[in-house]
Amino acid sequence: MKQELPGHIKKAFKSIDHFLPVVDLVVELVDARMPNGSRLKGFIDRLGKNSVIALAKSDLADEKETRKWLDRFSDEGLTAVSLDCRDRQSVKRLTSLIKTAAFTVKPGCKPPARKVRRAMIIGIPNVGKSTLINSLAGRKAARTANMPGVTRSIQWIKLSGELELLDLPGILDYGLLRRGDILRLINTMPGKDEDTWSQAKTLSEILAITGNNGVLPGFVACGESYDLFIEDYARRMNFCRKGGVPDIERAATDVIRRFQAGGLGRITIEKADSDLPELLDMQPDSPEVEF
Ligand SMILES: Nc1nc2c(ncn2[C@@H]2O[C@H](COP(=O)(O)OP(=O)(O)OP(=O)(O)O)[C@@H](O)[C@H]2O)c(=O)[nH]1
Ligand SMILES: [Mg+2]
Repeated sequence: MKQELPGHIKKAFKSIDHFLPVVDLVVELVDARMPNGSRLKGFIDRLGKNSVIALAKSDLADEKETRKWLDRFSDEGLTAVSLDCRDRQSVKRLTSLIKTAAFTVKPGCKPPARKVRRAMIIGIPNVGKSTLINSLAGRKAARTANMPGVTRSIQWIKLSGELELLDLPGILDYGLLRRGDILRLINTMPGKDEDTWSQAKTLSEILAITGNNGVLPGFVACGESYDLFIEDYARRMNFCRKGGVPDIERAATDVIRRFQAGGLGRITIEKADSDLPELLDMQPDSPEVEF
């Protein structure tokens, strides 16, 4: 099966190529609930620029796990910081990292003649790129909303201290699309969510694997059977169709929405001491992507 990337994502890849020569730094924005699984690792490496990693939405992730992730990235020689992109205080550390890194000349490279330094914010859709830019700029310069594919236009946003940031649409690569089911859980895949029943099932499997199965209300009491749990959840929430039949699709949608909004607690679905479980990393119907 071949999967075409949406036009605005293709445009983002072209813009990255176009602007790369005048960019000094790449800020790689990942989701703190799934820090490695939401990276565009190979792609960022190939750009050959100084880079820093920012773990967005850390207010939704397990604090202890986030600390472990920061240690892991640091052990790998990477500069990483965690933040809540909506909070101007929280992004302050990143501001100073960006300033230092953007003005640092990579070994073997000539410093640019221009005074201004430029950074690109690169990350998957809906991870918080435009929100972060607004917090860094201290004003609402970029459009944001809680759905993937909001940024369509590409714009430079000026910061104080001779810095400019590029707001880009979120991008996805072949590796990320292969784990589309998991990425959908953190609301990053463009397109309509169709099979929420399967998505909530995937969520329950991931929560079980990562030792978080207790966060689903009633899941353990239902013998950790997803079928029993989702029916029980529908009844508890009073999600019933005519005749009192439990509306399990509505229940599944609600479970996912609660997880995404942090209503099940602060949960990291990818542990720092292990990569994404093999079973979930490789979806059987891996789509091929045309760039
Ligand atoms: N809880 C939480 N929500 C955040 C954070 N950062 C962004 N958001 C929310 O995530 C949603 C997406 O934010 P955007 O800034 O539009 O994301 P984007 O990466 O620019 O998305 P695209 O342009 O569609 O690729 C918005 O509802 C933000 O309020 C964060 O650190 N924590
Ligand atoms: Mg955006």
